[in-house]
Amino acid sequence: MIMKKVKTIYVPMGADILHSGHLNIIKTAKKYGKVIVGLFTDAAIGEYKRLPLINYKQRLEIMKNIKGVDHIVKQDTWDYSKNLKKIKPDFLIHGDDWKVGIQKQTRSNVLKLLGQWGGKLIEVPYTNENKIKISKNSISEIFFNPNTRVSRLKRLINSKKIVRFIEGHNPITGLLIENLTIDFKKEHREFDGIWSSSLTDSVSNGKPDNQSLELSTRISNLNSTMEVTTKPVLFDADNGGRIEHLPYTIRNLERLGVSAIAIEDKIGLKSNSLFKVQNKNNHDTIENFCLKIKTACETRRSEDFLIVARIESFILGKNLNDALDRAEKYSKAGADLILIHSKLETPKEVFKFAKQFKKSKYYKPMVAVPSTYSKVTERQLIKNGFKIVIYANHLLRAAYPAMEKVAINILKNKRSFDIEKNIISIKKILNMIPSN
Ligand code: SPV
Ligand code: MG
Repeated sequence: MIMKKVKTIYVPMGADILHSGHLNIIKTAKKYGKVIVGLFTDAAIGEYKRLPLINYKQRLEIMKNIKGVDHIVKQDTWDYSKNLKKIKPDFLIHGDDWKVGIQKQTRSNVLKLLGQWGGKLIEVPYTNENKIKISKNSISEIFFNPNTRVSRLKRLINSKKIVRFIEGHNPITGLLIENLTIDFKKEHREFDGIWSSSLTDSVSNGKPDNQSLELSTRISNLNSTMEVTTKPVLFDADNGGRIEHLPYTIRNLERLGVSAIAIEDKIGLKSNSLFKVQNKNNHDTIENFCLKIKTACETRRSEDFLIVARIESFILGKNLNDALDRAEKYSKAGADLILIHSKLETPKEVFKFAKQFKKSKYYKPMVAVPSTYSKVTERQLIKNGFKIVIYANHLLRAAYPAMEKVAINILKNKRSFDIEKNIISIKKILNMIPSN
């Protein structure tokens, strides 16, 4: 008797918030044979859209219990070739939404591959009902409590090549960072988090960046940005203030849902690191700064709240050895990430540092703030081992000249009509914020 071979069908899926659309695909797939789900890892999803609400392990547990699913394999990129070549499924099923947009290329690759062994592509109408969208939003709200928000940065670090922060100094800049996404050069791009900068917080409050705007005031102000956003926040705490006060700062930030604190190893009257003259700043001793790191580590409630040790050796004219020595000791004291700062116009010194530090047994992921060496690309930073890039002051620097231009135009014309076409309409600005 000739045994009929059971056909296999490959089902790529993120399965973050399961809805009728997913179940429909699995039900349809089941009619064709053995259902093999290619479950996207967090890293794969992070390649081209926002991280899923629930992590891979949890999604795997859920999928294992879905009726109709026979087998699950890890789908760790958006390129299905590896799994398809291995499994050689008779069918692949997908929503028809990928005929356009950035997944178009993936679709044609899949068609080509399937053709090699006579496999077929089955496309089902994509489920994009408004009801599902609404329930997705309300489920996100349930998932987004301060705890899950805190741990999101760690998840991003573990799943993205580079985590991209940009400065946000008030709720409206926070909203811009939250919502802006572009599809560009076949890639989905967005900012992953908000840098709460001492520079832009101070300047937007009409104060110099010298801690005259107190930490506690900055944290209270930050609350209103946290309220309207969900992305991770990295808080620039200057030198963290007095050790005795640090536990309160850490607990406040963690309670708000902030993901990480950056503390720099300078003492004395603080001035911004990008100023040429740093004569009022002294370098903290390694011992004292390590004590700060240890205090921060001991007082945080969760290890998902990350401590970024910021090394100012290059800013203060010290050499590579000083920076490396500090990096190792800060790492040993418990720092989760090392921010190596520089005010050169090229990344020369930070890359030299990175090359050495990568070899150290105390290596920790590195953070770059390319404000002066802004020609550097994210690709170069990745190549040199950086895990976080911070665009530290750009939205404030963009806003001021834009406002100034409009104000000058009104003064010149003694009316606002002439500049109206260059500014957002009242309707649009109001509609940016939903009323309920
Ligand atoms: C900030 O944004 O406040 C920073 C980065 O600390 S820098 O301005 O380069 O010191
Ligand atoms: Mg600062």
